[in-house]
Amino acid sequence: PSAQLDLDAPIRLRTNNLTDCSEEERAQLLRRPVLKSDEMFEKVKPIVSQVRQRGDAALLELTAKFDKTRLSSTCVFPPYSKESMEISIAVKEAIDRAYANIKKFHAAQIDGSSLKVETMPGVVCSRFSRPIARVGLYIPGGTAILPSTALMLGIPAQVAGCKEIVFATPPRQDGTISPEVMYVAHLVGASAILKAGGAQAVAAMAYGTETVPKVDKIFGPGNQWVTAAKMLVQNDTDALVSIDMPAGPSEVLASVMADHTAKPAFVAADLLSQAEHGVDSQVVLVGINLTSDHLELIENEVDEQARQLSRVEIVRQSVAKSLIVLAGSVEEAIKFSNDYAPEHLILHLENAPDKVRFIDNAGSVFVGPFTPESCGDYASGTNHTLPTNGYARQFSGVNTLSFQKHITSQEITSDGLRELGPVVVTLADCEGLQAHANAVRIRLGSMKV
Ligand code: HSO
Ligand code: ZN
Repeated sequence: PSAQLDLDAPIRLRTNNLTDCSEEERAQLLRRPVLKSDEMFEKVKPIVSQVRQRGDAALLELTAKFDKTRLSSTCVFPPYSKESMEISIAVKEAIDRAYANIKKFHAAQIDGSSLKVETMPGVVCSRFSRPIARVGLYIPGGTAILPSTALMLGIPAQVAGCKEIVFATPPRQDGTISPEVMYVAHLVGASAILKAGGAQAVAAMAYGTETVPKVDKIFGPGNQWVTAAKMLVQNDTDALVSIDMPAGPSEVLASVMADHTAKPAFVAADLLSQAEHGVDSQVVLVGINLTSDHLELIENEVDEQARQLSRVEIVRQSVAKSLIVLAGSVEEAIKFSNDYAPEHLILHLENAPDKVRFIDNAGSVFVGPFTPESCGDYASGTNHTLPTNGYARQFSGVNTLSFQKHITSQEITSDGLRELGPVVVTLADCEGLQAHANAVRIRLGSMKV
């Protein structure tokens, strides 16, 4: 039998030592499992064009094919029925608490201020924000239901004031949507729920169909089909749609930094919480001056805890792709982490709060032994839609500003134009753009009379 199927084989991460590895080996450690995006584009293109050309009919056919359910309509619209949102009191209370925390943190991020600056006398520049009118929020289905992703995307859209909030999520085989997601749709005021997943859902929201509202921006994580479709429609000027992040979180990455203070059971549990997401998930443990005994305790915990998980088969595969990296100092570990730019960074370190100022690249940071990543995944208040694949170098996670845009404005008095005008005339002449210069000259001329 292959190693992956050998149930007795220990569930272990590969160990590498940073201190004695070459530049090349280090670069290899920083590399993510490769995404075959060209291949995916070829697979996704026909799906996107079918939905674009044949609208609802294509959407329903594709949903029958991929989600194994024949629907009579593509969307559910409010008011959502009580039965469709029936959940246990415990789950309702948990969702309500998460909703309140996430809303509190995201409402505080609203940029409602209008910036006003007089750049020179009589020349006033300002900037103000407006919500993006129509947004499409993709909530993955597949191996787990994700009402938490519905919260993470729906709440910032709601607090930003987006007028149309369209959810898209693959239906279950009986054609319904999970009641937890329905309840979140109700909480955030979703204006439609598209019962479709994959590239077909992205295409429907990008172009609109007879029944699916067209949106201006598409958000959310998804598998490689969803990611490729988002990238494809973003590049089509006919769709006139943008997306939240370039590569889209198609895999989940976490880096746990641990030193001698770290409890093996905590570290192992954190690593496994990411590893259970999917076979493509990657976790990295950056150990700082760990003794071999301490490391062994962590490895044994990973193995023992993993075996208790219902998703152990997924974990076996993702752990096989994961790494332990041994560093000789906090500085070396932080440098590695910054180069890696993890989606999540968990700090199991002595004086963890003091180390945050050295973190340059990460989607979200979890500080100290009592801050498991799960809390940020569900309910502390921060967003869990974060840049993966190293994109934390240049991208922020989804936040309230992702649902707003800024408009700038300027107002110039006649005195202001007297001062600024000659500058503009000179620059316009320099660029050979006579009409630009004239727009100023004609006014300056009128003032002399
Ligand atoms: N860790 C995932 C989010 C998630 N976890 C959803 C549980 N449910 C990506 O940040
Ligand atoms: Zn998670």
